[in-house]
Formats: sequence, structure tokens, C-alpha cells
Amino acid sequence: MGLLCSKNRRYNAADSEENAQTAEIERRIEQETKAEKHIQKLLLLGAGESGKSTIFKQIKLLFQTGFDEAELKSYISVIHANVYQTIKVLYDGSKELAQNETDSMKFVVSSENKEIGEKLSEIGGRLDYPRLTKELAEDIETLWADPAIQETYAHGNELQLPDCANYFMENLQRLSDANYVPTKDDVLYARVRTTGVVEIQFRYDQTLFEDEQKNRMMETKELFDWVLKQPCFEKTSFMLFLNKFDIFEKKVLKVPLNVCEWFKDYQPASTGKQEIEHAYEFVKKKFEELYFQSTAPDRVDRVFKIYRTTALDPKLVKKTFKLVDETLRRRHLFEAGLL
Ligand SMILES: Nc1nc2c(ncn2[C@@H]2O[C@H](COP(=O)(O)OP(=O)(O)OP(=O)(O)O)[C@@H](O)[C@H]2O)c(=O)[nH]1
Ligand SMILES: [Mg+2]
Repeated sequence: MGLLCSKNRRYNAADSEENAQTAEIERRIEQETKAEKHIQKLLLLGAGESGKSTIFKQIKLLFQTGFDEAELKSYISVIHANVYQTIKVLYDGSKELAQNETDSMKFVVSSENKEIGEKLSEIGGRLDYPRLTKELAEDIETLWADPAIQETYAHGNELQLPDCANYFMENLQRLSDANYVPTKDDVLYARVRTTGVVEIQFRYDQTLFEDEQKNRMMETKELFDWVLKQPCFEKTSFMLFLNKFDIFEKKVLKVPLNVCEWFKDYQPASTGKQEIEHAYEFVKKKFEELYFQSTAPDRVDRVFKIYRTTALDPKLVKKTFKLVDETLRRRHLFEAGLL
């Protein structure tokens, strides 16, 4: 924040001074880039399923080598696994909802689809999944179209349903082709749990896969607060990505933000796009407050910025990373005494 103040002060100064300054910064950036002196290290921390791996994939696609055919093909088994996991969660979920929900009948799968459901649920529980054949894909399509499964899907936040569910269910024919090669989008949607990485989330009405009692947003809050206080991150800049904005903007109009304990003082102000902005600004402010609880406002050795992202959207990721890069380079020059 201090950095921004400093930048603004200079921008208020005479134009010529500003131009000379900008030219000098650009010259230095170019020089450093050529000398590869300016290497930014990025550590992505976030709760499970928040989109860390997806951001890394986008970086690879946008700024690095992309994926060759062999790499694309290596995702086939993961994508097929996602299909089986999805249909199992939905079928098992429908049985559970049929027992517990008040309006239970709407979750009961039609008798002719029950057999398909049992078979697919068994496959989905295996450690090794078979390759997705045309026959299996047709079974899955039939079950997916069952009204009870669609009702269950609408209750997805109560189940541990992967976000890629709808996308893969809509593409079953292509996915089961004998010569199937995943597309870039398929790879971005593919969901594989990364191990060994500390697990941010923008989900306020879901519990954690790891702990079903724990709300995902509360987990994120605690994680962020913890990270901010760690001595090893004392001088680290924080770029907070509030990811899955696409899901947030749909959800916020249906599920009030105040279902989450941290947001219980939230009051909806309007409808449509304005309400989305209002809700987003509220969440953003909560994270800013949290940040300033552990960082004095006049600190200039730590930068904190918040971005709304949709990791699946290459244009948005590209734009965000350009802004992040610019911020970090400025910080670097600030430290070097040039700003
Ligand atoms: N709709 C939507 N889906 C997303 C977004 N970002 C990621 N996903 C999907 O969410 C799922 C989980 O994303 P990952 O990148 O695997 O999450 P992660 O943080 O690496 O998860 P762990 O490795 O388990 O900690 C994948 O199916 C992604 O395609 C987003 O911005 N919008
Ligand atoms: Mg991951």
C-alpha cells in the first residue's frame, strides 16, 4: 500500500519528470530481464480444490511451453477418473438425500436407472478405473439425465462434488472416443488432488473434503491469517487471488453471503450485477481487515493486493499475472532505491 502512495505522489509531479522516471524503470526492467537477474518466485497457497494447480497449468500454457500431445494424453486417466468419481458422488448422494431431505421423493432415481447407478457406483469405488468406453459413457449419460440425479446435482454443495462435474458430463461422447486426445480446456478442468502442498478458497457455503464440519471460507481465513504471521513470510508480498469468481458470481445471487460465520454482518444491497460487486467488495474488505490486523498500514516492505480470478479463463489469468509482475518489479525497484 505504501508503494502505491509513493507511486501516486510521483504521478502528481510534473509530466517530464514522470516520463523520465518511467523510461528509466522500463530500461531497468529490460536490462534485468535480459540478464535473468529478476526471477520472481511464486508460492501458491490455498485450501484444497481452490485452483492452485489450474493456475500453474495456465502459466504453463500462457508463458511457457504449453502441453505436447504426450502430456495431453497423460490426462486421459485423470479425466476418466473424474467422470467415474462424479457419477458415484451423484448416485450415492441421491440415496443419502432421499433418506434425509424433507422432500425426499425427488431424489429417488427411477427403477430402471437404479441398476445402472449401482454398477457405476461400484466402478467409482474401485482403485483402478476402466477406460471410458462408449457403452459406459451411454450409461453415465442416461443416469446423468435422470431428474433425481439433476436434483442431487443442484444440491452439489452438500456433497463433495468436483467443480468439473458438469463440464465432463456434457462432453461424455467425446471423452469416450477411442482416439480421444484431451483439449487444453479438458486439461484445465481435470481434477487431481496434489499432495505435499500446503493447501485459498472463495467458497463460503461448502465444507472441506478433509474435514466435513469445517466451512471452506473459515479454513481460508485461518490459513491466510496463519501465513501472514509466519516469521519466514515477514517480508513477503501477498497477491491474494479470490479464485472461482465465475462460480461466486452465480452463487451469490442464490445463496446469501451471510450463511458463512465470518460474513454474518453482510446485508445484501441490491440485485444482479450490482449485488455481485457489493458482495465481492465485502469479501475483499474482510481480507483487507485481516491483513491490516497483522501488518501496520505504513509498512512499505510488504505489498498486498487482491485480485478476482477465474483460473479457467486464460485472458483473465494473463492480465492478472501481468499486473502481479508489474507490482513485484516495482517493489524490486523500490527496494533498489529507484522509486
Ligand atoms: N469454475 C471454475 N473452476 C475452477 C477454477 N479454478 C479451478 N477450477 C476447477 O476446480 C478444480 C480444482 O482445481 P485445482 O487446480 O485442482 O485445485 P488445487 O488448489 O490444486 O487443489 P489441491 O491440489 O487438492 O490442493 C478443477 O476441476 C479445476 O478445473 C475457476 O476459477 N472456476
Ligand atoms: Mg493441486
